[in-house]
Amino acid sequence: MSKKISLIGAGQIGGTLAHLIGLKELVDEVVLFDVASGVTKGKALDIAQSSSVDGFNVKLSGTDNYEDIKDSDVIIITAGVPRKPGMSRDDLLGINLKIIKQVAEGVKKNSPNAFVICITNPLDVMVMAFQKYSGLPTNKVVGMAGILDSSRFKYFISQELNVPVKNIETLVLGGHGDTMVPLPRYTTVNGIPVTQLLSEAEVAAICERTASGGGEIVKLLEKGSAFYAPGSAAAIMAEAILGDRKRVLPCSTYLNGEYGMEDIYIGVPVVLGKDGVERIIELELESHELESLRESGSFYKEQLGSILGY
Ligand code: TXD
Repeated sequence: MSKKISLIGAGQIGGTLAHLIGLKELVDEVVLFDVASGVTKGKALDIAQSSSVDGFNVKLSGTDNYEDIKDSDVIIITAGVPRKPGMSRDDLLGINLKIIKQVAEGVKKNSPNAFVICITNPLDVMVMAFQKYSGLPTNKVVGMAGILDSSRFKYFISQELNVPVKNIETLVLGGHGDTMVPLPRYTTVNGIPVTQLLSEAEVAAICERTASGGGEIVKLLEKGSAFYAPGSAAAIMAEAILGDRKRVLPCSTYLNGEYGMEDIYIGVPVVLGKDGVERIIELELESHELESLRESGSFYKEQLGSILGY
């Protein structure tokens, strides 16, 4: 049966994702949805033309009509506005929540059986808001951040040790932002604990650079934020679900008792397969790690609670 991914938001990450999904031939059809209708059609046409060069066979189209996302297998949300000068984080939160509400209504009405991957910032708040507004099952609604944050951690370690990224396994949990929780204890280089290869100070510096990894790119770009690595990370999640890969990946996931947290979205390792979040892996964390994770979770829950009033 033919498979379809709809991308809600056709900005930097949406466009990158459409191209990646095409190159990987993850599905048969990609729909780019955005309020900027010309952009969706322009990007769809451009990428479709690249398929003649690269030889992939994926149907691409652009739209500003929610009916066109119907029967999507996976929906990836990047819709939102970035912070403008003079705008506080709270202002941004309010605006993006309104956008997520619209998106949730569009998805619920037109493609309620889809798996949804949310990327819009502030990530852990937006994914939870999407789930609450749409009422879609929690195992089918996840947020992308942990794979990106882990990939940054991995890359910095590979640079420090001058070894290939492929040799490194690592985990970054918690919220996407200042409250993320890199776990050096779960970081190995071909099985060797990273703590045996780098000093405590070096590891701490890498953790810090990882936590501000997005900001480093924002500063360099001067306009917009990272989009290549975020696109790659979301594509891996879609691939795991569509291909029933059962991959263990850190994702912002709904917790209902796990890690001692309830009714909350936060980044933890999960098994992603054909049923979406098939299992939540509860790591044995040390008390300071667990505390960081819980602090991270309650920070976002309070933010959302104060707005949605619960
Ligand atoms: O790890 C992570 N989760 C992230 C999150 C990593 C990097 C960036 N992250 C966030 O993703 C970022 O802070 C943004 O909130 C989103 C999307 O980033 P992108 O770089 O793609 O932003 P753009 O280029 O501004 O694209 C957003 C698009 C733009 O084309 C708008 O026209 C569109 O969203 N938009 C809408 N689409 C549909 N419906 C509505 N209402 C709407 N409003 C704006």
